Amino acid sequence: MFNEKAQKMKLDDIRELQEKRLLKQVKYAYENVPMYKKRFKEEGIKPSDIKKLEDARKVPFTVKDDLRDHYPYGILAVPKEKVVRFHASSGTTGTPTVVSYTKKDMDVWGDLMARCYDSAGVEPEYIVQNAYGYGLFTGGLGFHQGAEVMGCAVLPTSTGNTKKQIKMMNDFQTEVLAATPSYAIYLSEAAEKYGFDPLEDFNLKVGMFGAEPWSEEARESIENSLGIKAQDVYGMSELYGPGVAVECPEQNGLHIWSDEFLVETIDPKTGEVLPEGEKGEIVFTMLTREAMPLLRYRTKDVGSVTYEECECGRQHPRIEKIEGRSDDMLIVGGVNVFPSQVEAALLETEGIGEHYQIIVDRDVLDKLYVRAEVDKDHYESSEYDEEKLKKEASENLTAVLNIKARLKLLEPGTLPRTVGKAKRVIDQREEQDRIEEL
Ligand code: DLL
Repeated sequence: MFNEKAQKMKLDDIRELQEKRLLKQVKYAYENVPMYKKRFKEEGIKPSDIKKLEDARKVPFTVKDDLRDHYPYGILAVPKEKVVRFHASSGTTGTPTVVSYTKKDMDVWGDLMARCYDSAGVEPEYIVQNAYGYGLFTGGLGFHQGAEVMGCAVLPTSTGNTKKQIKMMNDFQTEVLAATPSYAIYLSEAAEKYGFDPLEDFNLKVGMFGAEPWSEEARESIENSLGIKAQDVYGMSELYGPGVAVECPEQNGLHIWSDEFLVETIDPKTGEVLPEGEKGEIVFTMLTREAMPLLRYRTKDVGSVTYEECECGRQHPRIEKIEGRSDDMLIVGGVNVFPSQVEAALLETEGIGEHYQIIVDRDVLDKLYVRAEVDKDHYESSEYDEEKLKKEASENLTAVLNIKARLKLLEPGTLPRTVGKAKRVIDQREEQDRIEEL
């Protein structure tokens, strides 16, 4: 097992280490990042007020705008010369969020990613086909480094060039596919188009999927079409990148590497810490980050955390599969709608494919439109009955959403495919260039 000592830490030892590291990290951030010193002063607290783990809740939050406000170098706690890497995420507002790493940070990240591969069931002799984008995005280089630390060989195919990607998957008989789940779905469809049967021709064993929400139904579909164990990996650029949490073979939540990350769940409105198991906004404190210490970073991701023991023997707490971000949540006519709920309802319907789009529009009232492709095999079979399928899928949508969604079924292959994170929601309530034909 890679870094068995860290993976198999006992919860009491994790907590003890967290406390020690938290105290040190709070002091480090206060002394080296002017923003933190200022904020602590404003709130009237000193690092010495943080005496034990439970005092974490006294520490002020950090939010994404704090990073944006420090463009281009981010919240640096070290001289620029000590930085060995920058990454950035684009976001929607234009100013990118830049994150930085020292050599030590890179080593920690590599170790965390290697633990992820190991926990997901990857063996050192496997070849990792890394189809995450290389560049400013942390996915490509994060999965790359981790695979090397783990001792695997990496095939750095990056995103795109799907035909070549599939040829190499076959020629190299790669065992691991690292990609966004939406790209994995696209790859499995494309394999068929280019004359391959993934179950017969490929040698894939484990998929390392993340960077976007994906439902249990999507997991089932990927596992069946590619013949792999599809494992969920969570992370974000601000927290190194991928590698914060990962599933073990039990697939019952993602273990958060808690010797490095202190997790809390808060009520997004009040900032109050919620009890274990309650759903809320996930907040992380990075316990050893050198270049860019982040204290109580508000992720906007919605989930819940459990400390219950897992069959796999790891005692790192688990976060349940992330349903989505609070800022992805749509409010349609006053009702909260998560895109992942739409996905789950659609994929639950036998005969609906994996590709869909959600469009929110408004004439007088808000309206929710869902456009979903019919599954290719189903579309070509004699069983296909458009009206029946539409009725069934609409009923499933209504049951999950508590609001009427106007569903349109599309021929397979109609909607655009993405190689990175899928863009599934179009909110055109305020837009001029609207898709009129809904
Ligand atoms: O997406 C890092 C990453 C790369 C994670 C590859 C996993 C695999 P960002 O571009 O900063 O970083 O986006 C972070 O993506 O706050 C979540 O909303 C979402 N996200 C990431 N992983 C998952 C996941 C990378 N497994 C944002 N499930 C996060 C659901 C995820 N959402």
